[in-house]
Amino acid sequence: MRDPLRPFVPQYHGMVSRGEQCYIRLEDLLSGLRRPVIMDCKMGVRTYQEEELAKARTKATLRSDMYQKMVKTDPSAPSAEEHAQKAVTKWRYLQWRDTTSSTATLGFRIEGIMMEDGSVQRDFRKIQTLAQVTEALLFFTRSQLDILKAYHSRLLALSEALTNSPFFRTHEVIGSSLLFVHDHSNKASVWMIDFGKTTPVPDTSKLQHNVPWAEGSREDGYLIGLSSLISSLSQAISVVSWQQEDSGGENKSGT
Ligand code: I3P
Repeated sequence: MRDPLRPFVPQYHGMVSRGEQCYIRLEDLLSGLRRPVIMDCKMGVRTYQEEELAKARTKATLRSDMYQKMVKTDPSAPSAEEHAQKAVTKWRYLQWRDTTSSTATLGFRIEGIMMEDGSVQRDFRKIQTLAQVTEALLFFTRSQLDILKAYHSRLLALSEALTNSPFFRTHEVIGSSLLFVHDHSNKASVWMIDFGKTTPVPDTSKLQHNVPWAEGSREDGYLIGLSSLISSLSQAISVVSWQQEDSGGENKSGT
């Protein structure tokens, strides 16, 4: 792959067989990190493919597991019909997840954060605004300015690579994540992962990735999410910089 995105995706090391199964081998993105801190952000304004919507209209498979997940979070979310059948279509569930998180509005959502002690937080459903994302970023980085700045520069570099990438221009990227990883030594990086629902668009069309989705457009809104993340990191950097200036000022006045 000669695409400008190459430095942002894990390296591919070929196929391996284990029994009946075939697996792809990928670069270990945590290699060299001690007690890594990790955040997974699912990108885009929707996490379902258009074909999922078509399936829901024609030969819908009903999912009771997704109904259960929905009811657990909000018993009033399913319609009377869905309550009666105790099941929802996958599209309905994914769309509900998108519209009740920051996916539909900010173009991404935080899926989970793992801190250095191994504890995992997955409940970021209440995050709807950029200010709440900034709070989460301050928590995730423990307000370490160097780490916030490293993430910010990496995302700016990614933004440039995406602009120049023939792959990105010609692929609808759905359900893909940006994986943020850092450790106490201030090594910090961001990687593009999860391409299971990334598909080429026909030769005749090219995607913009920064416009809202309309059915049939195949637009994913990936760049809407990236720009939200960059803005939020800028905000977090400003907050920490002000705090440091303030405490520096206090120290000076106290001495
Ligand atoms: C899951 C999440 C996954 C999706 C999975 C959902 O919901 O949306 O991305 O897998 O579908 O159950 P949640 O995070 O709320 O638990 P795909 O991305 O592969 O569609 P699945 O149960 O059909 O695997």
